[in-house]
Amino acid sequence: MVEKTEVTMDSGEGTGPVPAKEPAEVLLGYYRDMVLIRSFELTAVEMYKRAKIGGYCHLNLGEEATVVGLTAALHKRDYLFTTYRDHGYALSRGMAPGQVMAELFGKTTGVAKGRGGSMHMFDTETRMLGGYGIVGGQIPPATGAALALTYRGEPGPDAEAVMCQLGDGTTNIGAFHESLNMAAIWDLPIVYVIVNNRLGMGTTVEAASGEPELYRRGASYRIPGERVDGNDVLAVREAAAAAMERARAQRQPGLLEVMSYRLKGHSVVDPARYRSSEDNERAREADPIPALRGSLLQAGIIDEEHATEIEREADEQVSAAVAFADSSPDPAPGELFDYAYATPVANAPHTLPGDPVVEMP
Ligand SMILES: Cc1ncc(C[n+]2csc(CCOP(=O)(O)OP(=O)(O)O)c2C)c(N)n1
Ligand SMILES: [Mg+2]
Repeated sequence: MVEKTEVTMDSGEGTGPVPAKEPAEVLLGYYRDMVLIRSFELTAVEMYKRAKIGGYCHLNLGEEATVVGLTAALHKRDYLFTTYRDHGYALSRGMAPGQVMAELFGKTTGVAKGRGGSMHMFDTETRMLGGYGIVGGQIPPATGAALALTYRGEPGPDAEAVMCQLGDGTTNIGAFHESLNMAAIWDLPIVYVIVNNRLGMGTTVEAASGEPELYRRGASYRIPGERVDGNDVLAVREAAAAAMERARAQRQPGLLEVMSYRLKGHSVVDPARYRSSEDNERAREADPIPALRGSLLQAGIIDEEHATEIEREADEQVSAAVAFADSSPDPAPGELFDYAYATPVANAPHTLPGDPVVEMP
């Protein structure tokens, strides 16, 4: 059994979004998805401490409503590009928890055959095309994918479109501005989603951005922007769905700023000493999981027993994911470069992709 840290899912006190006209099954589905992400991420921390996971590892703790709301706005045929903070998106988009955990463990059964790890969730089946470790690295390929879609089909309500998720700090990368400009002049079916968790590593948005109201940053490209409460899963879904619809039907690129909190450090090894106790308190108060739980209880959609059962099921799914990852094979040392390079001549000097294959001694 995995030991939980102080971030939990059972305070049950919050006053979250009021699920007025929303079908109970849909709300329960969102709660299940959010709780699965929470359990998965808390377990990832523990697995990292046990050295089952190496390298970088960034979590979606605190961003569960944002992740689930955004992916709920996607059609199956839409494409999603994200940052390295991608486990929740992979799960929410439909990748199997065992394969996501196996990717973290670097096992051959991982979604990217263990070659990518935490930052590089990738799956053509569910159309999540990364997971990018370079800040802003996802933005040009996402924009290129949207350009490709304009050659592939006509606009319409069922057309394919792209969602490109990025962090607040990432809006200061040149590629963000270059890509927005191209999306605007070429009418690309893409929605850029800034997850504003108020921090880029330890730097606040106010310290890093000349225009800290990040949804306004599309204005110079005449891309409409909107800010939404990232702790409200329904508000996120509605805003994202409307923007995606405009992208699909009118090829109108969009910009969405989702206000969220990172409950822990930048990555699992960051103790986040730069955060004030007030800031930590605000983040805990805004925690979307107890808030939605509280709303569901209040609305009589679940009772305490049902809520606990959902949480137990999530823990069981994650334990099964760990068992699957643990019992999966490591890649053979001789095959480590497989799937990692475009040609079989990894690191061969003076050789470019596409050059004739040189036999290595
Ligand atoms: C080009 C580049 N510069 C710097 C880094 C180091 N780095 C990794 S994450 C990060 C902060 C990004 O913050 P933000 O965009 O707000 O995303 P968040 O981590 O908050 O989700 C930095 C500077 C990097 N990975 N790539
Ligand atoms: Mg950030």
